[in-house]
Amino acid sequence: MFHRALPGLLPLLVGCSEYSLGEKIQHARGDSSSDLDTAAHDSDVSGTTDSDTGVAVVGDDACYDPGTAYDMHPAAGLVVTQSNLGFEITFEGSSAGYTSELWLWEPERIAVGTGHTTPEGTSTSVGTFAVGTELEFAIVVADTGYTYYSGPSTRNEDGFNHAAVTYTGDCMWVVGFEDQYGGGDQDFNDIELTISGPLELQPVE
Ligand SMILES: [Ca+2]
Repeated sequence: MFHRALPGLLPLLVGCSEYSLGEKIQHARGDSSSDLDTAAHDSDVSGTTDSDTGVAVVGDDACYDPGTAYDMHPAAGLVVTQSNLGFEITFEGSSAGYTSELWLWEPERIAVGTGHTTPEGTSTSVGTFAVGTELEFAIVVADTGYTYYSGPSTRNEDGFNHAAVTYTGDCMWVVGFEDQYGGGDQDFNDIELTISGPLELQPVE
């Protein structure tokens, strides 16, 4: 599969070696997807045909398998699927009354942004991690002193889910948090980030 599609991918790969996070979601379907491996991305482009067979390839995605996906599942987490590629995390701002710090919490603690302070669109590059590593996020709410974690509700002191992960296509996800004790209104947009890279939503504990 890969070797047949490779000639078609080469023009995409040239000059596209870096993510442009500012362009994020709108443009992810074009350039940045070529950073991630597999010919699946070739098929992400509408109207792409296999260079040998001429057969249109549809419905393939390197980071999303409808058969095993756990979108919005309370026990789902973002898990690394390739050890040779890093990640881009972009702070998407806060609409909340509270002020929170947003962090990549595990396996490495990296500040993503602070609500009402960090400019929206501020990007952070994150290094590579071993396959199977969960990227766990957290918010530290300045107003209340609570810290809430992505993943299962059992991680949180109030027993509620505080983060939702939504796949937007082409190996990019939105991670949004609730910042109130007791889970708030559960729309998960009090403070948000996007992350792109070789990840997959999988069950985590
Ligand atoms: Ca909310």
